[in-house]
Amino acid sequence: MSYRFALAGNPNSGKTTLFNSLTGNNAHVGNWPGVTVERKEGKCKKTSENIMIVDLPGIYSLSPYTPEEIVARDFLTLDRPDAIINIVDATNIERNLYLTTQLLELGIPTIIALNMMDELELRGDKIDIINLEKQLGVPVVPITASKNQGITELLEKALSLELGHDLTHKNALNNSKICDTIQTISDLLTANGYSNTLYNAIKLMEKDEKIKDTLKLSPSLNLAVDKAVAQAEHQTGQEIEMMIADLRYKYITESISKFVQKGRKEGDLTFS
Ligand code: GDP
Ligand code: K
Ligand code: MG
Repeated sequence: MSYRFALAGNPNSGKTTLFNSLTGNNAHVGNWPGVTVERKEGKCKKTSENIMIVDLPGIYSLSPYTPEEIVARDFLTLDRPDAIINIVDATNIERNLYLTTQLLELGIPTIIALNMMDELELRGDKIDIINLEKQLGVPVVPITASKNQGITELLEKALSLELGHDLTHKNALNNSKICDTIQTISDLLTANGYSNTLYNAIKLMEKDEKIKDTLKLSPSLNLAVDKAVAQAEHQTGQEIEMMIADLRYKYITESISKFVQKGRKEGDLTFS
């Protein structure tokens, strides 16, 4: 069997460093068709399995605002890799996990490579990885990509994911005030033969510019979706795209930040 693993993460989270470590820097570099965003893929040298690693452009979200985001999102949703390695900068974990909340909605087997652990330790910060993993519902492997630390374990755990299967992960919008609407739209999509319905339902609720073109909804389905969205906006009195962004941040600050323990910063040192 051969599999494709996509490396997804914020800019400067260490994607290229990890990519080089996994592939031995034998990458094929080109451009994505039609755009000037760099496309890199290479065979993983660290396993006898046949794994292609695709280094996606660095992104902060799956909303199509920049060419990078469009490329990354099209690759993830249309090409659907067999697994996602989501590289997260441990020293900036809250901000990085904003993207993670969106990646987990794609239903693709996902593992988190918690990078820059050396830097985290230097700062005296700590992350409770066991509980973080429980909360997110996907494996979290601490690594220091620049020193090749944790790479073997990361790869081992990635290979033991249910590669190539569609999964339902825990997600940040579960149990929120819009989860009923998400369910309604997901069910409508499922009944009409669509897959990947959680992600598509959320994008429709966000009134994403490209999603309707991609999905080509029938007029009646389109109407039903718009009605469900309008109803949710009416009930909550809020614009849904903003509400969804707020819910993601709230999920991170309420359910995840407690697993991050900041060490004493230099400025806090007191001498007696
Ligand atoms: P990308 O933008 O996601 O591709 O990130 P890069 O791989 O270019 O890395 C960004 C910066 O972080 C570079 O200066 C790397 O050398 C550095 N870096 C990557 N991984 C680590 C790590 O584990 N620890 C430390 N301290 N620096 C790292
Ligand atoms: K960079
Ligand atoms: Mg890079």
